[in-house]
Amino acid sequence: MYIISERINGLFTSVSKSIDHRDAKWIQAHALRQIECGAQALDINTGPGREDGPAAMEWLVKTVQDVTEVPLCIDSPGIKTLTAGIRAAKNKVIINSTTAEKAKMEKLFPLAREHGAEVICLCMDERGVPNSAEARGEMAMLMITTAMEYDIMPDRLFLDPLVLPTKAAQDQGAKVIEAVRAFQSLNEPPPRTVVGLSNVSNGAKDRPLVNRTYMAMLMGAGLSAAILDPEDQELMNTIKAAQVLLNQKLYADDFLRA
Ligand code: THG
Repeated sequence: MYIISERINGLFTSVSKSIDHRDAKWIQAHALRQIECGAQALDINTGPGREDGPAAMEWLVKTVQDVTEVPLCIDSPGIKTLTAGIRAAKNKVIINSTTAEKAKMEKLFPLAREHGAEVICLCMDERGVPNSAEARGEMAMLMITTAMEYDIMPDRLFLDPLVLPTKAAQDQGAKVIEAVRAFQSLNEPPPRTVVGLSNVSNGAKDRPLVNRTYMAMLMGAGLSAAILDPEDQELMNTIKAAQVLLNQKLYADDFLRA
């Protein structure tokens, strides 16, 4: 399981304030804590409703890579902010994300090729989020074939079925699991998959319980990566147990310590 920390995100007030004050020390300590907790990459998102998106992203990327060499998953719905982050990056880059919108793919796939970046392909387009596993599969296939037109092979992609809050779209939970399974037969070798895990518990009570339960189910369907909170120790323990149960890690009586 490839673990990408969700916590360097302006959605969190503490992060947003640190970006406003250009508090490099706080951001750097926060980033290093994610890695100590098990993050292998960091999602970098300046948060919604910022007029200084590109400048904030450039600062955030530079600030984080001053203290770590882990890959940066540069996250913004805005092409200008994404581009600013990618150009500022010297660490390995995962572009988060393109959608199946033609205009977006035409901008982001060339940028990915130029920078040798990997790309998250998010299952949505101008019409919104597909409503079934099958429709997600068709959209994922469109992104795979379009990427190949830009010489980006499927092994550079992560397919994201787009997790929705169970409180708002309860029927989508099982469909996303089905999509994760179905995505793996779209190519040989199977494409990698990723989700934004915490979306599922948005607005719910006991969010950690909902998150770790869903994580175990997604892992059972073959999920390869997740954007999540590595500071959630019970979630991280659930991942370790699931890896043992799926024969991805060797069983040991003390597997939580191993
Ligand atoms: N797919 C991809 N990228 C993504 C997502 C996805 N990036 C963003 C998001 N979804 C994943 N990251 C988060 C980060 C924070 C939260 C949820 C998902 C979150 N934050 C609290 C909230 O909004 O209630 C913040 C509360 C607080 O301040 O503590 O839930 O799906 N490719």
